[in-house]
Amino acid sequence: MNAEVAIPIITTYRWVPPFARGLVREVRARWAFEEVGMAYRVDLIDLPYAKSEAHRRFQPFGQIPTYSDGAVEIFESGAIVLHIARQAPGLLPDDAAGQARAIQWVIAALNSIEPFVMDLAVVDVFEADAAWSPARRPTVEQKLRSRLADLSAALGERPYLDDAFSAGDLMMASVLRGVPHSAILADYPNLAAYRARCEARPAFRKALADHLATFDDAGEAPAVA
Ligand SMILES: N[C@@H](CCC(=O)N[C@@H](CS)C(=O)NCC(=O)O)C(=O)O
Repeated sequence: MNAEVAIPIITTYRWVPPFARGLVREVRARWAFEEVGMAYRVDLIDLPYAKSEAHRRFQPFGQIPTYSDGAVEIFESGAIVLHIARQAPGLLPDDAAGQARAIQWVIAALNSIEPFVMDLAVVDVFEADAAWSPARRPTVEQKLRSRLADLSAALGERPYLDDAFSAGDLMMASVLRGVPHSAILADYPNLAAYRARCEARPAFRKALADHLATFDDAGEAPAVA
C-alpha cells in the first residue's frame, strides 16, 4: 500500500429508524473490508450534516456511504466495494475475464435488481400511506418477481454467480437483503438459499454486528433543528 494512504474512513449515519437497521448501504463497505481483511474506520454523521455543503463535496447527493483514504475520496457503494476489492485479494478473481464478470454482477445488482427492490420498499414502507401505493403495488411486485425469476435462472444450482464468491455476490446478496418480504424470496428457493449462504459468511456476520452495534445507545431520533 502507498505510504501516503491512511486507514480508510467510511461515513454512515449515527442514527437510522429501526426498520432500516441492518440495511444501510455502508454495510456493503464494511463487508468488503472484512472479506479482504483491511482495517477501516467509521465516521458517524447525522442527516443534517449529510445535506451540508461540507459533506456534499464528497457525496453530491447528500447521502452515505463515502470512502476516503487520503488518496482516494469516492462515493457510491458499488464504487467503494470495487475500490476495496482492488486493494487486496478476496473479492475479485485473478484473471481479467473473471474480474470483468464480477464487476458486471456488481452493476447488475445495482442497476438491474435494486431499482425494483426499492420500488417495492417505496410502496410498502417509504410511501405506504400514499393514496396510490395500494393500486401500484401489484405492478411493482410483478416487476420485481420478473427480475428475481431471471436472476434465479441465471444462478441455477451454483453456490455463487460465478466460479467463486466475489464482489458481485457481495453486492447481489446485499441488494436481495432489501427484499424483507420472505414470502417473495421464498418463491425463488435458490435465491433464498444464496442470500442465506452469503449472509452466513463470517465477514458479513462481523460487518453486520459492527453496524448494528452503532445503534446500541442510539435512543430516539435526534432532534432536527
Ligand atoms: N446509490 C447510492 C445510494 C446511497 C443511499 O441511498 N444512501 C442512503 C442510506 S442507505 C441515504 O443516505 N439516504 C438519505 C437520503 O437519500 O437523503 C449508493 O449505493 O451508495
